[in-house]
Amino acid sequence: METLRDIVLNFKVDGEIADVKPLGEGLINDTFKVYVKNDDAPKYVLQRVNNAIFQDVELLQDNIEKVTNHIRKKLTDKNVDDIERKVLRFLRTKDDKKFYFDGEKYWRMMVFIPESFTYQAVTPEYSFTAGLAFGEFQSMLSDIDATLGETIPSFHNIELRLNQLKEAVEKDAVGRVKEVQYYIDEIEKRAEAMCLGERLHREGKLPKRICHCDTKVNNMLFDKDGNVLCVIDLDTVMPSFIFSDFGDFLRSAANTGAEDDKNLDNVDFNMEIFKAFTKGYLEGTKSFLLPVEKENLPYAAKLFPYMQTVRFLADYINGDTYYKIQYPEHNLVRTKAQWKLFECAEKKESEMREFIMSC
Ligand code: GN1
Ligand code: MG
Repeated sequence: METLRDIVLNFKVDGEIADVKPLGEGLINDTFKVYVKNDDAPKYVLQRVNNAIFQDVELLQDNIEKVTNHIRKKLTDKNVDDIERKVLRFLRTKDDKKFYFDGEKYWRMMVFIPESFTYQAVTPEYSFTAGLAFGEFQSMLSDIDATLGETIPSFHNIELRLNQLKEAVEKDAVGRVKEVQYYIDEIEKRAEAMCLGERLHREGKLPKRICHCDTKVNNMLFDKDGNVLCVIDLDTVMPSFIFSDFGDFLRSAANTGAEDDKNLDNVDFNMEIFKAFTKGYLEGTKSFLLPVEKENLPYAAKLFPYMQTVRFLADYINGDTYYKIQYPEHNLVRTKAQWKLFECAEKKESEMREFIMSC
């Protein structure tokens, strides 16, 4: 079997490889820091791609290359300094491929961005910065002429997610439907309203744009002064409604509790975080955002806790086949916490609407 070091040597690396060590705690891919001789800081990042989830690695790496090339060109044209810390640079293999397949697993490499930091939670100040950064990310990609594929087909399509829940309920594989009937009914009551985005798209009123689709605060790198360097974790970059990036950020950042909080009193939707993020996001997207997109941002803020409830609940009913769980009820606890967040967002919808219209 090849060692991690052997795997690294399949890529076009500079310098003599000194060490390869685990990096971070990602739930999807396995990530490593790669050190070269005579350098204390890591020089590269090696990742094993989870191809159970990302089944078309060719398409995945192709998307990422198109996106990073486009952003690098934009930054170069604007004469931005320090470009190598503001966009990821992937390495090709020695036979000029975008990833290395060892016969079983898929690997890719990128350059490590020096002196960069990640955060797990946001203050209103960072929330504004995050809104601006994700808005500018979408903005830079708004004129990409390359076609990108869906790395997870219909990833944020709520109609598909509701169908998956329905199938799970029909199968009732592990006999859990009875205990969760309340949530199934509550979800059903809102189903039609929550499918608004897909309807607007079919009517030709709502475009798909290139979105990040995993806009968590820990998917941004900051410098030591708190400025955003760049957006990372580009696996889910694909065409979607802009609602994905707006709504999914708030789903994690505006929640005053944890995604899997057992104490539902901890869970609320924080309007300070919402306002700061929205200000930044509207600033970053002003060059392209359509009225239909802006008007429906409160819908986006509800859609993501709703969709996540549907996904956690379906997984619970299916007997926990998708999300890693730490204890048997974990997906049920997650379902309840996301539903509470949804209800809080629902109550604050008119306040959100007023704020957006005042911006
Ligand atoms: C998964 O593992 P993580 O946090 O990157 C999921 C997201 C969910 C999230 C819920 C590819 O993301 O869509 O919102 O869990 N990613 C995928 O915690 O399914
Ligand atoms: Mg991720």
